[in-house]
Parts: sequence; structure tokens; C-alpha cells
Amino acid sequence: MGMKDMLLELRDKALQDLEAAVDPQQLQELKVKYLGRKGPMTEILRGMGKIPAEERPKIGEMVNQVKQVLEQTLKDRAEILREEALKAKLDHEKVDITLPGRKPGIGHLHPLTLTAREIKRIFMHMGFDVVEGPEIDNDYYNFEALNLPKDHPARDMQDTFYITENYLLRTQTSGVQARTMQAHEPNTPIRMISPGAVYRNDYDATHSPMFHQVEGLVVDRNISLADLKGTLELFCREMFGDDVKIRLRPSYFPFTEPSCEVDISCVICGGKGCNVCKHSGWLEILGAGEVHPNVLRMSGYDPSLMNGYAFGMGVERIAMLKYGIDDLRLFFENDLRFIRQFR
Ligand code: 2U9
Repeated sequence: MGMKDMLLELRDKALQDLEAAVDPQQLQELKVKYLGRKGPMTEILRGMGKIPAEERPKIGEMVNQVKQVLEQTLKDRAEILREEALKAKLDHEKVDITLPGRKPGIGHLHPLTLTAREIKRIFMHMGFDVVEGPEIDNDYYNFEALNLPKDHPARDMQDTFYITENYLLRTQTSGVQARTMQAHEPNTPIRMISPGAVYRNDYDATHSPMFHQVEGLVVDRNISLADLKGTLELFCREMFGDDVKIRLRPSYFPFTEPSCEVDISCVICGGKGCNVCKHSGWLEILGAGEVHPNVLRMSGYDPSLMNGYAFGMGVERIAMLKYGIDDLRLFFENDLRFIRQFR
């Protein structure tokens, strides 16, 4: 085969390979293979000396032509591969603006917030004002004004967190009610609830160092235990359903006299007896009583003229009974599998 045919054959083979290359790396390998220092073109140029002098210019020109064609084809092919890669990337990344939008995650209220709101709603409908107060309070409003003088044994049940000798995290919201009485002209009738966070040094499946209370206070002339019972019965029916029954048991609180615990018929078994009510058929849900004369007197009210009742409940306990939750710590762990059940 003559030099000319060899060159043409080499050119055709190289062009064929270049057209078949699918990525820049393959192109680079072909460039080295055909046009590199150890490639056939270099070899041919090196061997020009052996070609008869009269053929040299023609062959030389042909070699250059083939080199040029290959170089141009390499460039073109590289350009095409670049464009194809870009197009594939764009196709892959393309946003389909006709797709329906994705809904952003919308939050919802915590079960304790729902429960507290429901409690407030029921009492507001009965004409109670909602009053909030400070979570850091002093010894006087948290204890003294509620007939719990220093060294009173009932203080032991409300061990709490002290900021200073005198300032502490409130153990009950009762200070708000004492403040409200003192903020009014003496003997002004009051019908209020005070919801909010309270703190005690307790932690287990039914006690948390921070929990929420709703306390109520009604002060007027001639308020009777029947008013208390009727109001709390209506509250319990609104909260737990019309069929719910209540019963009052004697109890003791320093700030009320007489005092009682209020039970509702078990909302789990309807009163037949189950694990939740410990087979008694009843669930304790709040404490209450007639406001102690000392408490009225200390906040400027005349106990010979005015009387009233007060009550208190734990929001966590109400929520646990309403929703059948058996561990109070679930409210504060923020496990979304729990929280989302209350959407
Ligand atoms: C004033 C006078 C009296 C508030 C009351 C209770 C009974 C009661 C507990 C329920 C569960 C606390 O959260 S709990 O552990 N509370 O049983 N609370 S009477 O009595 C008051 C409040 C304010 C001026």
C-alpha cells in the first residue's frame, strides 16, 4: 500500500473513532492515540526522509491536511459533546412549573393549649374574667396571703424553686387572685379564673416540675356551696360530656374552709370500674372550697359581709383524662408522633 492510501485509511479510521467517542475523556485518549508524539502521524512525519524527494511536498501537504482535518474534527466533536452534556443536565434539572405546589408544613396547637383554651372558654361563657399574673412571685402572694404562714406544714407539699429568700417560682396561681382582690375596692364582687404555668419540685409519670393550673375565685354576698357545685358540675359536663356525674368528698386546703375534692364518674369505663379509675368508678379532677375568712380578710374583704368559693385544677390532668393519656411527660418531650395526634 502506498503512503497516500495509508494516510487516507488512517484518516478514515480516526474520523470513525472520533465520531463514536461519547465523552471528553475518550476524545482525549483518541487525540493522544492519533496525534500524540508516539502516534502514526508523528511517525509518518519522522519517516519523510525515506520518501523519494519528488513525492515529499505532496505527501507532506497531505499529512498536514489529514492532521488539520483530525484536529478540526476533534474540536467539533468536543463542542458537540459539551452541548449534549449541558442539554442532558438542563433536561435533568428542569423545573416543571405545571406541577401542583407542595403544601408547606402547617403547625397546630399543642394538646395542653387546646385543653387550656377549652377550660377558659367554658368559664368565660359563665361570666368569669380571665386574669394572668407573674410566674415569679414573692412569699407573701404565693403563701402568706393564702393562709399559709411561714412554717405551716402544708408548705411542705409545695416545695418549689427559690430565686432568693423571698422570691420563688409560684406553686399555684392563687397569688393572681389575691392581687385581683387587692386591686379592687374592698368587697367588690369577683368572678375570675387565673390560668398559667406553676412550678413544684416533683417529677414522675403524673408530676412535672412545671405544669399548668386553672384556678377560679368567686366572691360576692351569699355565695353557697350549691353555687360551687352547680358551676363545677356544668364545667365537667361541658368538658367531658353530658352524661358525666360529679361527687364532692371532704378534704383540706389552708385557703378554703370547708374544702372538698371533686370527682367525675370515670370517662374511660363510665363508672363500671377500670384500670384508669383503679376500679373505683371515679376520677379526681379538681379541688375546691369556700374561701377561708382569713384569706378574704388579708386581701381587704370583710368576711362578715362577703363570702365565696375557689377551685383549682391541673390542665395536664384534665388533658390526660380527656384524651386517655397515661404519662404526663409526653406533653413535654415534643415527640411529633404524640403531638400530631391532636391536630
Ligand atoms: C384564693 C383563695 C383560694 C384555689 C384552690 C384548690 C382548691 C386545689 C389543686 C388542684 C390540682 C392544685 O393543680 S393542683 O395540684 N388546687 O385543689 N385550689 S381551692 O383556692 C384559692 C385561690 C385563691 C385567693
